[in-house]
Amino acid sequence: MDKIAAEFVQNFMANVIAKDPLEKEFHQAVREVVESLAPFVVQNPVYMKARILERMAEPERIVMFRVPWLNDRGEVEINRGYRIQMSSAIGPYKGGLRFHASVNLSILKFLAYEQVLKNSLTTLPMGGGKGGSDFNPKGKSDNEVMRFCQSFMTELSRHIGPDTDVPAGDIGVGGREIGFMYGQLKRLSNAFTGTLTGKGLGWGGSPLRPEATGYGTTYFAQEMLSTIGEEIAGKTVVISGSGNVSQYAVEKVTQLGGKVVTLSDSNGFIYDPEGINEEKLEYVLELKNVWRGRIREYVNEFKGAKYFENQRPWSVPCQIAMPCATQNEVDEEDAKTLVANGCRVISEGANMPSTPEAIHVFQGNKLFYAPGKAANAGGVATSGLEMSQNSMRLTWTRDEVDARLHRIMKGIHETCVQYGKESDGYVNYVKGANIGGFLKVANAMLAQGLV
Ligand code: NDP
Ligand code: 2IT
Repeated sequence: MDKIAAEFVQNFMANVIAKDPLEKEFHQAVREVVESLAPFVVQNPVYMKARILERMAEPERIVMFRVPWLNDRGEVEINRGYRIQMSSAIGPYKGGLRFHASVNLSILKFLAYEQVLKNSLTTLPMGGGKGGSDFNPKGKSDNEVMRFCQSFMTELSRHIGPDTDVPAGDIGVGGREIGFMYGQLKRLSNAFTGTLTGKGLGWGGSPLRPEATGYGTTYFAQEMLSTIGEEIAGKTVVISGSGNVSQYAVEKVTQLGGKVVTLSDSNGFIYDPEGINEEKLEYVLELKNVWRGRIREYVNEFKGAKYFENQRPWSVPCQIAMPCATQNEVDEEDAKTLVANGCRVISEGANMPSTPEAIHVFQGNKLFYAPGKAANAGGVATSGLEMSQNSMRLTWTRDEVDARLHRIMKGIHETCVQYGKESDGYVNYVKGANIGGFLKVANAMLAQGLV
């Protein structure tokens, strides 16, 4: 980076940090983007003069609200609800809702900021947003989750709509929660619209939406490998998490002939050297989605597997790693271990799972490293396809949606190569995704005047 670009980054970050000094995840996400865009905006002063990057780091609107609800003992509980409406430059705000005890403004702002660029990369007309609550769904009954979702939606419903803001799932928000929220929204608005995505198949949902993020992350790994004439078949894959994204990453990797040997949750990971095949995945789906159990229970069912308490799976040798749990789950040491053990491809199903130091290790060793905003965009892309189907009042087949998803993931890969290829031929997917995602949003902002 030249001196002017470096100074630009320094001043930019000083301002962002001075405004909200405690929001470290937000700073991390912004810094990564601004570092890769600084040389580009310095060379293209039109973006600099209009202060596009500065405007993109300031949410168009933030809504914060009280969510009171009654637990099963009849006691009053109070959580905090949020919706960050980050950018509507290229379409209605779009992005998931996260229910997790750790949720705060910093985490939701980083997610909303990433979402703007991710949604742009899909080529579909979607702006960016994110929301959620510090509600912890673990150990809550279905009735408690329903009462919480109804209270949450009672307020959120004032701020969303099919042409305004279309939420979906994220950590702690899956089919059950979307169902409860959609029921309440419909009751309040007296309209059956496409205002939430991730709906059930029989009531407005799209085929393949549950599978889309995990499938898409796998398709992206496949695209990276294809640039050197290799494929997933025969490779060992380490996956973290055991929720929605991880489950369908296991399914697609296995279908393509790869062997997934790990899954995890916040308590530890399981290692199954024989691979998590279709039958074992069936068990995981039931364990996590029906019984809402913990991943350690896997080893009671499959004796060849081992459980490692309080550890992450990155020490297990593999050629491909897919972090699919949460932010900053791969640190510098983990990255060095992965590289030392022969890992060559990282495809991120989660949002910002690698720390900046870990990314530095991956890129320094010339790994194929795909950041979440490119590699996990299949989820929101398929949400965009759900919106299209809702607007047309029809449903495409599973094969049609899969073909579109596959095409979109290939397109994102091409965009990353177009903007990320360096002089020695190495593809910097971070730079490619950031510039590729930025351009459409920035040009829309220029065209729309000072808003
Ligand atoms: P789920 O709630 O279905 O699963 C989350 C998984 O990650 C669980 O196994 C959970 O374990 C684990 N996890 C969550 N927080 C932590 C933590 N602090 N430390 C360790 N493990 C943790 O969520 P999703 O699968 O939907 O989301 C996973 C990631 O993918 C997130 O980063 C999300 O933002 C991203 N993503 C999701 C998309 C989607 O369509 N759902 C689309 C694009 C990205 P535990 O049960 O112990 O909490
Ligand atoms: O991070 C993400 O892209 C998501 N959680 C999915 C968002 C969506 O609107 O489908």
